[in-house]
Amino acid sequence: MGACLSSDETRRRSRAIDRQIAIERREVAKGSTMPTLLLLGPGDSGKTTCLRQFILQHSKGFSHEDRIGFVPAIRLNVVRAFAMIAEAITVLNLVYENADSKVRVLVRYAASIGIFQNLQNVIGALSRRLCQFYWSDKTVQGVLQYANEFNITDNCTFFFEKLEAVFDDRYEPTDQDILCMRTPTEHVSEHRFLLAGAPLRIFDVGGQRNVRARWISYFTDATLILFVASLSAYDQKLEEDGLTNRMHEALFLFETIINNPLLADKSVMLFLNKIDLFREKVARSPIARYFPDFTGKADPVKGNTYFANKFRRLNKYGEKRKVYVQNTCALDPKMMAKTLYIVTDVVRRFNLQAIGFGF
Ligand SMILES: Nc1nc2c(ncn2[C@@H]2O[C@H](COP(=O)(O)OP(=O)(O)O)[C@@H](O)[C@H]2O)c(=O)[nH]1
Ligand SMILES: [Mg+2]
Repeated sequence: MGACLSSDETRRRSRAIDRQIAIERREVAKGSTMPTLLLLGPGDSGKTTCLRQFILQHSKGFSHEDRIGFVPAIRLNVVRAFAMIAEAITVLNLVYENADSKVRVLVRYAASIGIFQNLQNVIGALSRRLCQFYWSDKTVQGVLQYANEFNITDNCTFFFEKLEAVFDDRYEPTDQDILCMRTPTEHVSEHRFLLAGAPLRIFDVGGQRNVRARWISYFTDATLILFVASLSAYDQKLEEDGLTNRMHEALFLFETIINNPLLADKSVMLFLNKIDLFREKVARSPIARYFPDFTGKADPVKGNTYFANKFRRLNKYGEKRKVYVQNTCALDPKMMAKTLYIVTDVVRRFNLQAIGFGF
């Protein structure tokens, strides 16, 4: 009986995905003459952050309403990171420096009731004062060295350092806050830009395993694939299964994309993102522990080259298939301005070609 129900459920979900893909295909077809950039890569690699940089640099940026709309998600980032820290402290059997169990209980409560189901309650329960008290605990701060093992969000310290502002009633997130927050992309989002008068649209399709089925429906109309992989993922495990090494997953995904015949005539850019976190962690988290054939010890430049070559070697088309590889820190506006210029150049060439000037 149970098996029957679950297969019904599987069929129902599969039909729902098919319907969604059909709708999305029609939407894609509507604007098929416009150059289209498709953001691909595993979850948490920085795709949406790159898109947000694009919005900041190539459109009007974020309105007051947009910013206020981000507030619950930013507070959820804080609560979620504290819940993960509480979990790590329990698993590692560490002792809190502050003996105030009330705070610990509240944070455990946040973890146990399921932070996604009852967001308002949790945020109400974890007032600014309690968060600040929790963050001041040396054990809490110390546990961040194990962030990779417990999937503790990358930029949580940035928000922990400004709890006063984040929990203020008049809080309006800054550009940097919006770049540092994490909101997993569950639905496809389409964004249109005008670059020197020429249109460009970007699709952010999400990277988690459960949303990748829809990627293929966007392949035909893509002009440029921007694959984003996190360099700092070499010592992390996937959120989806808690087992697979994230860098292995990124390499596997890139291989399927770069060698896909449907994408053979598309331009591909590879952003090796989170270079800032990578440089900072290589000394304390040896690459060879996760990739035993790496011999460069704690040298971030050698590590960077090692991973860039690993990605490059996956391209079975060789010289026929040019891939632009770029180190990026998606939080850094200056670095991204230079990098995004390459994107705009590809778009410019596409537009020239469309009006009869080949290249
Ligand atoms: N330190 C740092 N954090 C980054 C960088 N790029 C993205 N992030 C953070 O990584 C998290 C996930 O980014 P997001 O763009 O949502 O990933 P996506 O799932 O690929 O769309 C967010 O908290 C971002 O602020 C980077 O280059 N450096
Ligand atoms: Mg995203």
